[in-house]
Amino acid sequence: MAVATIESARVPTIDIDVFGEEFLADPYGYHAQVRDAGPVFYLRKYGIYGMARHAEVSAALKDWQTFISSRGVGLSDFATEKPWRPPSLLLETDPPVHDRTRRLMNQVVSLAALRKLQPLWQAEADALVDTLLARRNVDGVTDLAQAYPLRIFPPTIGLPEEGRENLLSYAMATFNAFGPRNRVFTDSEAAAGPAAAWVAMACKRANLSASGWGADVYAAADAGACTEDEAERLVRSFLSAGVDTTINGIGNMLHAFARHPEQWAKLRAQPSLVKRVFDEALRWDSTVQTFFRTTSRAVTVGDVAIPEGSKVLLFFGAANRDPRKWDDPERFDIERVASGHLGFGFGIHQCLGQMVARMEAEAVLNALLPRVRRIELTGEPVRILNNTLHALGSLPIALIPE
Ligand code: 8QM
Repeated sequence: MAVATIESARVPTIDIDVFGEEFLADPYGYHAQVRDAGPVFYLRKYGIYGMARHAEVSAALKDWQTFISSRGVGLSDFATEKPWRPPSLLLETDPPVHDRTRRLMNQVVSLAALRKLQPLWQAEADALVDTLLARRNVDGVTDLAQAYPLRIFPPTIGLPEEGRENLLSYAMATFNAFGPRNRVFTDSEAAAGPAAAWVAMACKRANLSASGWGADVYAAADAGACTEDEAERLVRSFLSAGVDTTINGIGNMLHAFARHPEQWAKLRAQPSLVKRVFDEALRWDSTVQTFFRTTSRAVTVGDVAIPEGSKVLLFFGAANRDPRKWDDPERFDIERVASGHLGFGFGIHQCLGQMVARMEAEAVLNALLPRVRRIELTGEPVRILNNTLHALGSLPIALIPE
């Protein structure tokens, strides 16, 4: 029996399962429906609110006092449910804790640190693309989008060599855990098996190499910026957030070029556009499709009263194609100025690693550009369904040489 209160009578209600397999496989096929429902809507299946327009999603991300993160950025409310792992000291916190840990991590992942790594990362991308070109037919996901970050990121942190494949299954399970306990969640949990234990082990000071971003976090602890336990959990953030995100960002970007050969030709003619490409690729196909916030007070958005303690699902991927914000939003266009896209989020939690991700994507593009005339799709891409990520498991392509 549904009792319509004055508030709920005004809320457009949606019955679509936004974590159902059809939706996860092709979110873009549903986005117009959720955006057009209204500035705020109610998702009946989960008893939560949602926003999918650029204006409301960015306003909610900016208002961190009302739309808080410390009750979790997934469906699970940490005020009433025990988190599946100790909460992240960055993602799942509010100020003041957040600002202290964020400042510490910003100092580790500094522009100076990145500048130092750039030549090595470029050389690694060049070497990898050279071996792929010799084969011509490759898998854009496993051979490039996965292989490249796995080559450069674990050594940057200082992770043990043995067991690095655990990073992939850990990240898959982590990103699924932001959604409901559906089949993709429980399947990836089972597949992750010992991955969580490996990650916990790899984050310990004794298991990290003497130099690297992991050691830098422990050095900050030694300097009094955080406790030893906090350092361990901050290193875990690198492992959680730094692998599957960049992998799928690069994978989705390669997919975009394979589907839009004229954009690849345009980039080859105007290589100065390289700096814009990754952001437009993230706008067009956002790796992180959604995150939640929880309301710390009753708040009215549009004419909808959202009660305190409500979970609100923010659709970054839908906001990034909102025609209220973007001209011709469905078009992948590397000349577009995509700034303002929400692929890295917005506000105080905006992606800490965004410069890392951009540098990885640019290294891959710089390696491909002079060597590859065309990126040709040679088979059907295979999707991996995930409650948070828009992810590919396979992208059969031919790299047609210069
Ligand atoms: C998503 O553990 C963490 O701190 C963490 C995990 C996942 C992310 C961010 C942080 C946004 C990429």
